[in-house]
Amino acid sequence: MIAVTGTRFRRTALTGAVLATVLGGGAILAACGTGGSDGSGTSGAASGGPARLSVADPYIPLPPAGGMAAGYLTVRNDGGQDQLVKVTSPGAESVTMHRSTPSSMEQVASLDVPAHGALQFARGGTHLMIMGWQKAPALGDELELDLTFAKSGTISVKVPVKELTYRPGQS
Ligand SMILES: [Cu+2]
Repeated sequence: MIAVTGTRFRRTALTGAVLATVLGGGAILAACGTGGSDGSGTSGAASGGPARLSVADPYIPLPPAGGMAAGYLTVRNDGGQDQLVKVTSPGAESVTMHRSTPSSMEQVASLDVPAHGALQFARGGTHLMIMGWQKAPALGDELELDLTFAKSGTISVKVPVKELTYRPGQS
């Protein structure tokens, strides 16, 4: 697992911002632990009302030799606070939520989706790890990911497999 991070996830200025946001939310306490049920930092008065979630820019960089892959997307929220608590796929055995640290990465049990904000997965920051593909992924394939949220239920997205160097905004 750790070997993958060094080559695949490049650290960017954005990473720092994303990590700071995640850490500031207070929802994630330790690797593989159970996050607090309500992020204290990001909810507060703004959390009234239901979350209104949508998923943007999902992609999976083509993994070398069909092995473990990363997945990225953005969960936008036009409503109250929510939490991503589980990700599964009918096409892969295991999907886990990870965040990168300066030297490694660690699995997290949940991720905060701030009220009127976004949960952003990005290279070098928070990411999904996808293992046990039923069929080796190829460019142009789509993998269904089912994102389960604490309050909003499950949202299914079709995530395209892109070139290893792909960035959102490129075609
Ligand atoms: Cu990872």
